[in-house]
Amino acid sequence: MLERNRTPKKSFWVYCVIAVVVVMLLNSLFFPNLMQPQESSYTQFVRSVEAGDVVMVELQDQEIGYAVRDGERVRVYVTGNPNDPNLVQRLLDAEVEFGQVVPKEMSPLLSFLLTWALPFAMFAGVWYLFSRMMQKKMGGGNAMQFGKSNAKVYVAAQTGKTFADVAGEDEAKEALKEIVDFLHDPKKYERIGATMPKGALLVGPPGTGKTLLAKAVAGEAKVPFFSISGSEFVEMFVGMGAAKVRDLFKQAEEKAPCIVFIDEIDTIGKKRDGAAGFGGNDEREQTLNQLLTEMDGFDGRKGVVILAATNRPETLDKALLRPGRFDRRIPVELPDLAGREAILRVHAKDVRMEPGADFNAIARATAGASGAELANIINEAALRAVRLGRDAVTQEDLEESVEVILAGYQRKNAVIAPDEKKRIAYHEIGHALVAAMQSHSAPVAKITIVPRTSGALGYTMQVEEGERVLLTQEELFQKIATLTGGRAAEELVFHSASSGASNDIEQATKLSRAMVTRYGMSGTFDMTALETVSNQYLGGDASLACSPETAAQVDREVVETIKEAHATARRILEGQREALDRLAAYLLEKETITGAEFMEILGKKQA
Ligand code: NHX
Ligand code: ZN
Repeated sequence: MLERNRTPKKSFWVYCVIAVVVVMLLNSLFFPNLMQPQESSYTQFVRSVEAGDVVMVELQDQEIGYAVRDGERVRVYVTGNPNDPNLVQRLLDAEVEFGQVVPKEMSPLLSFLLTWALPFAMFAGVWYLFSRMMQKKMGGGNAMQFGKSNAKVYVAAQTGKTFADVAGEDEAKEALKEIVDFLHDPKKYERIGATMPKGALLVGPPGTGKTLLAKAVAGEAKVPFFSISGSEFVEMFVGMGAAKVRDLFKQAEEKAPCIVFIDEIDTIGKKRDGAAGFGGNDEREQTLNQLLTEMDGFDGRKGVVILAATNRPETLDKALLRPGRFDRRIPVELPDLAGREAILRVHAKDVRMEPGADFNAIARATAGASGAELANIINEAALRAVRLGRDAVTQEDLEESVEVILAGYQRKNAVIAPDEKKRIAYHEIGHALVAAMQSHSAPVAKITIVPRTSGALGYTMQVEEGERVLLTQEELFQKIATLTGGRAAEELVFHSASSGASNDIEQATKLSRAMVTRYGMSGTFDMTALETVSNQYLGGDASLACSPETAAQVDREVVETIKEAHATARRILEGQREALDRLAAYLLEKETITGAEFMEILGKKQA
């Protein structure tokens, strides 16, 4: 406390000195001695009077002040008073006015006020406003305390979250339960001589509930929860971030046992590179160093547990991961099928649902969705229910909201030319037919040619029966064939291609490339890793690690697979030309058909 107050006092005097210097500079700038009369000789004075240039004169005991017209301007001079007895008469003859010429000495008080007190008052005012602004930005506290941390204190009663609020993520919860237990009863661990890990790192893609988990730990242990985002440490001035870290830990130690949660720790915890001061990373590195020092410094037995979250663990400085720091790494992965269903149920508790909603179906249709996205789906469904004037959410709302998340809202009044509409219908039925005619394709759930706000003109939804964690080479190939099916149908029916298949092409290429470079499914390269995936949670950028010759061969392999799949799709559709026409006509009429409808119409022909 004492220390925190001393620093601002010191800087206050520094600001005072700066203010004095600035006022002096301003004084000399704005009040130069313009009004001060210039000295002149008596002879010159007499000459000016004779020339008729003098407009006014002031006779004093020792001095004569006089004003001379000089073109547009009037100049003021003083000269000694030789007590010439003829002077007054001579001046009267020359019709010179008598009056005050030399400005009266300002009263010392007034001059002091004008040149010193006023600028100071202005300074103080500006400073006050400025510091008020800073204060607002920093969320309270003394204006001078720039270095004060603004970590928000959440008391257990306020977070109110428990593990029951976190659906799925059973493994992460299991790992965090030990920390909760420690915060409950630190003595138990002390007795046996065990030190709890000081920090645990929650690692996982965005939206998987890392913050929620940290809050739940605090809620379960009924301890205060300090939360700050890594980006809040990044300050304008070098040393400020470090000061914030120091302050945060001081507060935390006072409130121990407690949880300190640092979100997005990668913003301060990035690897330090050797060239310090070159890229201006000084501030970040100082902040990181301070964090490391604080973590080493405090006693783990005191009961401060630091949780941090990141979705780019590979960028973290190794020093952060050393024993005694964030030595525990808790993966928080995207939910699996059961997890998604559980998450949907948790969020559905907050909205009024029509009884009998099939959450499993929604969970199956949302493979790869995060907890945050699933929460969004529930909310979107509730909004739709309100929009349609209902007072409970139906299964249909849920299904439509999944599609809103995938492809945007429907554009019901978009006008699409009939021949284009026809092409779109054939394109989608092409996908669906190729999928249906292959043994290892996921069943078609829905086909629609209602355009969406994302720019999608139509799409075919396939939903897997259950949870899939692996894809065989056969399944991958059939996926690519299904993706080429849309274009294949266009070629077959219209004898031309269209630009609309760009999304299909992208996906097919990605799959084909992954087969060659990552899954070891090419004849030439066997089980060679040709790509390394970095950034595993954020899109998974893959970078090629091979010679240019190999890269060229990879490209040939990728193209080969796609060509083969495209030919397969063409063959399938040629054999189903009659079904293709029938289904396309039906889709054109209905605009949206379910997988069941699709199979029924497809089946009629075979019967
Ligand atoms: C354009 N849109 O961008 C026009 C408006 C070939 C019948 N100039 O392959 O809609 O070309 O099987 C999610 C999914 C944009 C979002 C796909 C956003 C595709 C989609 C580009 C159908 N279905 N293409 C398809 C399509 C287009 C696009 C998407 C998206 C078309 C095709 C869009
Ligand atoms: Zn397509």
